[in-house]
Amino acid sequence: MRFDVLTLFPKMFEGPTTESILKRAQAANLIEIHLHNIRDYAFDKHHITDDTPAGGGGGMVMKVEPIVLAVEALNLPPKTPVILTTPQGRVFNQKVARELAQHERIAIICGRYEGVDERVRELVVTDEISIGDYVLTGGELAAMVIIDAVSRLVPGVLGARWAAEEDSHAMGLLEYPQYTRPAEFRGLKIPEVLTSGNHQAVEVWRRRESLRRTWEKRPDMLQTAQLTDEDRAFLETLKTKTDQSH
Ligand code: 6GU
Repeated sequence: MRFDVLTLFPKMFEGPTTESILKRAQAANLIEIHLHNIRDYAFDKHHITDDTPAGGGGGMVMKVEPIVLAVEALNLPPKTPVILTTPQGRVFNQKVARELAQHERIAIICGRYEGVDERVRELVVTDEISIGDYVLTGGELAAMVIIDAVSRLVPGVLGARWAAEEDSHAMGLLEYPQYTRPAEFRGLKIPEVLTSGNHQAVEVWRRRESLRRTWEKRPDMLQTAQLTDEDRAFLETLKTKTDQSH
């Protein structure tokens, strides 16, 4: 999987893309992250990448020319998604991450300032993505979020023991509680079932705790989660319990 990122601030990507799992994934040639400075495609004397908005008003707008030239220089294969990160885009989630992970290559243009010249959308952008309903100072953090969430879906990136699609949001539920040694800390013990050696009992407990947490913290997710009859029966017992305590 190859990511091409067009940004005015390539140094912002140091850290998130150069440490830990993404570092290892790049070393193993499972993913490639290519950073391109939009400023290198501004060919005027001062390499200007932004200008005042046509029609007046405050703030600055990213210029069309450097961005379009930077995208064209990538010589992208047809059908490569060219994503613009912007608060106006469709909202990113696990389903969008899965969809993007199907591509061999994606390009991401990091929006900045009060906006990007509309002609960038008309000429090169195929998709617009927001990472949530709040406003960031720029699209770089959003691009890093997208790269991280998509990269961990690339086979091999997480290593064999952790299939990326086995965890919480992938199944439409929140993750169950995790524990590790010591067995007791400040009077708080690891639930006995987890140290019982009974793998089937562990699986039942984990499933129930996932359901309980989702019901408590994100009940909206239960509308779309894949639930068995047993799951539904357990959720009914939770509802009955709270009804009784009210
Ligand atoms: Cl993609 N960009 C900016 N500037 N703010 C955001 C965003 C993107 N997603 C959420 N907020």
